Formats: sequence, C-alpha cells, structure tokens
Amino acid sequence: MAPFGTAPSTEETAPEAGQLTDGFHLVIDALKLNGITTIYGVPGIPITDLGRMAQAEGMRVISFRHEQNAGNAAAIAGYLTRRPGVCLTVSAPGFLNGLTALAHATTNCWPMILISGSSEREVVDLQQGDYEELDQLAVARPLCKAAYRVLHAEDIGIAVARAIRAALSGRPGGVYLDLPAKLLGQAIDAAEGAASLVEVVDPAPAQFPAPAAVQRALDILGKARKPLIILGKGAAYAQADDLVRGFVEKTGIPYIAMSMAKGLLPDTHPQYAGAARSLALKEADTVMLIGARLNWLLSHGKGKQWGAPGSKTFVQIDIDPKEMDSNLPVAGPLVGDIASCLSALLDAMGDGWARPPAEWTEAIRAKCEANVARMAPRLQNNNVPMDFHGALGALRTIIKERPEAILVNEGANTLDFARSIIDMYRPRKRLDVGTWGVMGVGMGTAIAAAIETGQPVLAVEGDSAFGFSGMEVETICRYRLPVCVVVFNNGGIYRGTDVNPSGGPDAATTVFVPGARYDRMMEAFGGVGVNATSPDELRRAVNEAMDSGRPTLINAVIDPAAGTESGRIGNLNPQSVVSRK
Ligand code: ADP
Ligand code: TZD
Ligand code: MG
Repeated sequence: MAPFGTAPSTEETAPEAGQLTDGFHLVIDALKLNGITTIYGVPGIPITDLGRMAQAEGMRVISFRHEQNAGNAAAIAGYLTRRPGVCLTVSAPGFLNGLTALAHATTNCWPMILISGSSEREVVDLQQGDYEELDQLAVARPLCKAAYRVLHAEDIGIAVARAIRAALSGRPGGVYLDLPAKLLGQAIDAAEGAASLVEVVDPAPAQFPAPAAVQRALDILGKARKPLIILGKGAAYAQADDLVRGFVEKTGIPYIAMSMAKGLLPDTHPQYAGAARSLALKEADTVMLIGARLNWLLSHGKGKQWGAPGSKTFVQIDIDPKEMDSNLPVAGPLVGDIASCLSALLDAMGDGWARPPAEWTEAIRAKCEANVARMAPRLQNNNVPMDFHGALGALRTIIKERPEAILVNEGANTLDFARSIIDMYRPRKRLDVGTWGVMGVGMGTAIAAAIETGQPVLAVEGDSAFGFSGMEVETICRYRLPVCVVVFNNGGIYRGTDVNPSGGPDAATTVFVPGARYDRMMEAFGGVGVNATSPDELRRAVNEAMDSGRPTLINAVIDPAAGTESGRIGNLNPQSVVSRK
C-alpha cells in the first residue's frame, strides 16, 4: 500500500473537453486517490450504484447483512492499517445501524469514515417526510470526531480529504460524511472534477515531545525503585513496534499489556509481568502508560488493586494532551506520537541507563513463574463437557503454533479467560471488544481482519456475543474467507443454568435454547460445521480449519455451570438493597 502523499495518480488519461463526471465517480476517485481501496457496507437507496461503480472501478466492496457489522469491520480496518476504514450505508435506519460502530471507533481512537446517503436538505429541513428521512448530520455530530455534509460535486474532493485528515490526525477517531442523493447524480465537467480532487499529504504528522518533557520523564523513571510499564492499544496502533521493544528492553522495566496490546512484544518475553499483574500494579512505585488510558479498564488507577492511595507516580505517553491528569495527576506527561516520544526517550537515555533493582524484577519473575506453573495442569484437562480452561488450553497451543493467525475474541467468561490464557506473539493479532466491551464486534472484526491482512482468523466467541453478528457467517462463506469461528456454547450469558425466579413458563433472562447447534448455521451456507465436545475434538477441528482455510464454525460444548456472573467484572454490577420474597 502506498503511503499517503505518494499514491500514484489514477492511470487514466486526462479527461477530454466536454466529458462529464458525477458525484458517484468523484467519491470513488477521491477515495482511491488517497489509497482507500476497500468499502464495507450494505447496499440500498441512494447508494446502491455507488457500491456497484466502486466495484467496477476496482475497489473491494464487501457487502454485509447488517450495517453495524460492516461498521465494525471498517473500525478494525482503521486500527489494523492506520488508514480510515470506510463504511457505506443507506439513509436513516442504515445510517443509525452504522453509527454504533462509528461511536465505537471514536471511543477506541480508531480512524474510520462512515459514509451515508441521505435525503435532500430541502425536504429534511422542512420535515416533509421523505423516504428514510432523518437529520443525519445532527445525529452523528456528538458521536464522532467530525461530521461533514457535501452539497456540490466540486466539493467532494475537499470533503473526502477533510474526512481523512480528521480521522487520522492527533487522536484518531470516527468521521461522518453525509452525501445527499442528489449530490451523487450531479454532473460536472470531468477535467474540473479531476482538478478538484485532493491527495492528503501527511495526515498524521509526527508530534515531537519537548526535550524538557523527555528529561522530566526520564528523571522520574530513573529514580523509581519499582517501575512498571503498561502498554495499551494506542501503542499497538502506532506501529512503532521496534521502538516499543527497544525502549522496554533498554529500560529493563517489567511491563504488562492491555488486552489488544498483547503480542506487541511476545507474551513470553522475560520482562512480561502479565501473570503477576496484581503484584505489579499493587507494588509499583512508578507507572509509565504508553498508549493506554487510565480508564475503567485500569480501575481509574484507584482502589485496592493499586495499593495505597497516592503511592504511585505516573509517566504517560499520549498524543492527546487532554488525556493527562484524566483520573490521577501525571507527573511526567509526554505529549506526542508514540514513535517520536520513544525515539526521543531512547536518544536522551544514552548508554549508561541503570536497570531497575533486581529485587523488584526478580519478585515479579518469581510470581509469574509460580502462577504459570499453577495454571498449567488446568489447561491440559480433557473434561467433557469442557470447561473454559480445557477448551482454551487447546486454542492456546494452536495460536502458539500459528502466531501469524489473528485472534478475535468476545463474550464475558469467554473473553476474560481467553485474554489471560492465550499468549500472543505478534503485534495487532488480538482483536476484541475494545474500550466499551461491545458484544457484536466479532464477525465484522473477523471479516475485516481476513480481508485486510490475508491471514487466517480464529474467532473465539461466547454464544451470546456471537448471536449479535452471527448472520455474517453467510458473508464469510460468500467471500470464502479463512475464518474459523469457535462458539463457546454454555447455553447462555455468563452461564446456562439460570431459572426463572417466578417459577413461570418463560425462560430465565440469561439463558438460551439448551443444546443449540450453531455449527449448523455455517453448513446452511456451504461452510464447514463441527460439533466439538472435548478439547481433543476442538483442537483437531480448529487445526483442520486453519489448514484448509475453509469457512468453519465449531460449536464447542461448554459446561453450562462453568462460568461466573459478568466474567471478571461482576463487581461493576449495581446491588439491589431490597429483598422481596
Ligand atoms: P487500552 O484500552 O489498550 O488501555 P486506550 O484505548 O485506553 O488503550 O488508549 C489508547 C490511547 O492511545 C489513547 O489515549 C490515544 O489518544 C492514544 N494514541 C493513539 N494513537 C497514538 C499515537 N500514535 N501516539 C500516541 N498516542 C496514541
Ligand atoms: N450489549 C452490548 C452491545 N454489549 C454488552 N457488553 C452487553 C450487551 C452486555 N453483555 C456483556 O457485557 S457480556 C454479554 C452481554 C450480553 C454476553 C456474555 O455471554 P457470552 O459469554 O455467552 O457471550 P460467556 O462465556 O457465556 O460469559
Ligand atoms: Mg455464553
């Protein structure tokens, strides 16, 4: 893929005098000129022909069964490629279906552009009741980084350029682009149209931290007796993998990785403190956040798991200056992009950097080894029905043997157990529910991962989580994608054992049809379906799927009683104070 600013101009010869172009073609040309070659979406009025023409013009147009899944695909495509993922939808309901994903992308700091067709302004503003009428621009605005509408064909070039720059610059995020139906059919002189296109130059410019900020951060780290680094998905997004490794190794500081930062350095790295997370968070005196926010996923830096209040000094690298002091004071703020900040730190460190006291690093090492040894036998169990440890023990080996594969993961117990059990070995290979913990990202994420990377995908899905986007197994089959979905079927949300407390005939609120056979959904569309009841069967079926590259869904039968309420975040459930008999 050509970097921005170097994309070759379209090879077509210059338009002749009198030749026309239109809004449809200008949108396609503007995207292509900026290296955007894939669109995820759902067709319909007024953008059906836009999709057809984009395909005719050589773009990859992936049609989904629901816009939310197309949007989730675009969101993760942005994360994986550092180029905005594009989702294309119809007006009002299609737009709203895509909007959840746009908000999700913005929350996760991923570049994405939602392009929706819309009704004419004249009708919308007078509320005259058009087909699928909605003031989409107003609705989108609070949910994304920027929202633009284009009314004239000659403005399409600049609008697409603005959308790309808004999505990628500074803290990345979602952008909405509103294209009224009439715009697409507007004709203008082809030469004028070609001249109106804009190739964005350097949309995510390097942002260097001030030397004084670099020195301040190093002074703090140099004084630390028990330092800890936390790598977040911002660091994975930055694609500064060598610098991250170089910095971590040169400092000698133990590190933990947030969920999607796992594998940025291999989880088997000697400085990885993942298996000693509790000890490391509690005991550390200095914590350096690299592309990670001190949000709920880190309990805001507060509470028992963080040791005594005020016991930590924070250093933080983030591209967004407002992120500093968001939850606790940051003594060493480093505002800039991760690559620039880390190279500045490495330069300023020189050769004489003193590694942290061995007492600290040894204590963490010992704790990791003890915890790993304690867990090992549980991961080898071959129980029937399977528990989470037995099933995930099998998948853990598969990812170890196939480190290039992409792991998609959602659910509650299925998510929490997989995150801690499955080691990752390469950057950006673990894709999950992100900052909001959204159920339903699974199939869109798996599809975009396969399309954007060409690597095999293993999607490990809770049965509830899978249900949110399950119809996209047809999309997986239609595009013949190398995706193996494993549904952890425990018959419900958290567990499959709840009963209706009223004693009435309705099912309990958290359970599904017992003994469901999700594998048959895949067979309905020509894919491979397997029912696996033991870790051995599961291992065999996944290996076969990964070897063949055929779309596969494995229904992994999990003990309905094996899970816990809300997985690891049960403490976030509010407690009722009323007890009624
Ligand atoms: P995690 O969930 O893994 O803890 P978050 O999504 O909370 O990660 O945090 C990611 C952070 O990374 C955001 O605050 C974002 O501003 C920041 N970020 C994203 N890209 C870059 C970059 N290129 N350089 C520096 N910071 C970045
Ligand atoms: N809706 C959305 C969009 N996101 C959510 N996170 C939820 C609802 C609530 N929710 C969770 O937080 S996890 C979960 C839901 C519905 C499903 C858990 O069940 P599962 O996983 O089958 O996917 P386990 O393995 O049974 O715990
Ligand atoms: Mg379940």
